[in-house]
Order: sequence, then C-alpha cells, then structure tokens
Amino acid sequence: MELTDVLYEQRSGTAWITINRPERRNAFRGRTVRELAACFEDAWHARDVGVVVLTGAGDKAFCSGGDQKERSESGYEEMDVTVLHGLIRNIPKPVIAMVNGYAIGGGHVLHVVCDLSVAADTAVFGQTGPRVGSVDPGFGTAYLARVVGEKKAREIWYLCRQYTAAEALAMGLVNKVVPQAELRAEVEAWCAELLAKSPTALKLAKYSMNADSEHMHGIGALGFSALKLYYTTEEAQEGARAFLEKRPPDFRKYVK
Ligand code: 2NE
Repeated sequence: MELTDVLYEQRSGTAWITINRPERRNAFRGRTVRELAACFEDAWHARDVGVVVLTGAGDKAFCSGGDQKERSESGYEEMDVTVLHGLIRNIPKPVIAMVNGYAIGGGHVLHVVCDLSVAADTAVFGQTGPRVGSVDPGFGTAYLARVVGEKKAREIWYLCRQYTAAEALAMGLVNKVVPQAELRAEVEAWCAELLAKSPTALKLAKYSMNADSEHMHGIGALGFSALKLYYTTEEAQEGARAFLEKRPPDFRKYVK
C-alpha cells in the first residue's frame, strides 16, 4: 500500500511507525488508519522485527485522534479503529508508544492500547469525546480503567481535562518520562533491552496479559456500531461543529 499519511521504517530489529500529519497535530483520517494497519501487519510478519514503536511526526503531537475536519454528518468515512486496536494488541511483539507531544482523543487511546508508553516531559494527555460528540467504547474507555483505575478513568473521560507527563506517570498511564531531547535515545534503549529477550516468552507474556481484557474487543465492536448512529444525531454534530468553529459546544438541550 502506498503510504501518504504514515512513515514506516525497519531499523536494527525495530519497526518505526510514524503518523505524519503534523499540520493537524497528527490527527488520523480513514486512510491514516488503513495505512497504520498495513504497517502493523507488515511488522507482524517481518522475521527480523522484534519490537514496534508508534509515534507522531514533529515535536508537538503524538496524535490528536480522529480528524474533525474530515468528519461528516455520518461520521468518519471508512474508518475502523477497532481493527487497528486489535492489531496493536495482537501483534506478537511488544509495541512501545513514543509519546512526543499531545496524545489526545483517539490518539490518547492509541498509546493506551500499546504495551508500553515512554513520554517526553512536554507530552500532554487527555480524552475529548464528550466535548466533540464522540466516545471510544471498548479499549479506549474500559481498558483505560484497568490502567489507571475506575475513578481516574471516569474523571479523564467525563471532564475532558488535559494532564501533564508528570501527572500521567503518577497515575500509571505511562512507564517513563524523559526530557524531550532524550526521548528517541530512551526508546531506542528500551527496544535494545526488549530485543535481547526471548521473543517467544515476550509473545506468551503479552497474550497472557491480553486474555483478561479481550472481551473488551466485543464491547468495542458493539459500541462503535452504536457510535456510527450517534454521529448522525444533532447532538454529536454540535460537538464536531463547535470544534471547527473554535467555540465551546452547547449540549444543554440534549439532557434527558
Ligand atoms: C491536540 C490539541 C490539544 C492541540 O492544541 P494546539 O493549541 O497545540 O493546536 P491547535 O491550534 O488546536 O491545532 C493546530 C491545527 O491542527 C488542527 C487544528 O484545527 C489547527 O488547524 P488550523 O486551525 O490551524 O487550521 N487540528 C488539531 N487537532 C485536530 C483534529 N483532531 N482534527 C482535525 N484538525 C485538528 C487540539 O488541537 C485539540 O484539542 N484537537 C482536537 C482533539 C480532538 O477532539 N480529537 C478528536 C477526538 S474523537 C476521536 O478521536 C475518535 C473517537 O472518539 C472515536 C473514534 C475515532 C476517533
């Protein structure tokens, strides 16, 4: 598949997958998600790749989630993020999120589903769904609760606040925080450490840890079908419109 939105490189046993839309804070559209999936599939089958790193281009953003400028009244065109989440979780190799800036909305979910997250001290974390008329059922919500606990996950989702890298580390949302200038070297060191381990033992450990939350895939499939219907409502469209018009949304009339 020709890559326009993503950069893909294999180097010294590591596959580097970079979302390359910095002008939109590395937001993903349908094409981006399909390209990411193709890269993860390639890395899955590459015999000399033992670790995968997911990151974003530039120093401002890891990923800002779904591209709100390409979201129509029926939602995002031909975008299935559940397939991508499934690939990140099921590829039989560790996946590290190298969080180099904003990890927001669906972009935050991407780092949450990765095995490990190493962040720059300038990184910012948060969900925005209830502000822009969206939500990420399945791993984006339920698995986040496994990572940071129920109360914190509900706070993150309901209030749509932003959190610093230091706060993310304190709540167990990331594994390590380093100065931005040292991020790549730190991730390369983590890759080298992983590459020195038994790949089969790592695969079995990953699948064993996945097993307990695998049912969330079903919840996600069901939830994303409901989400498609929600996107067609005036309420959801108010959220998307407000973002484009750079104003706060007005959801008051939708309270039932
Ligand atoms: C990421 C954030 C916090 C960055 O803020 P800042 O101030 O650094 O940048 P700014 O000025 O907001 O953004 C720079 C340019 O990137 C575009 C902006 O519109 C802006 O463009 P111009 O005004 O200069 O033309 N941009 C940024 N994020 C974008 C996006 N997601 N889509 C399209 N264009 C985007 C700040 O930009 C922010 O809050 N972004 C929106 C985050 C967001 O709400 N994401 C969607 C959540 S829903 C989701 O991801 C999702 C889901 O829930 C379910 C399924 C699939 C996806």
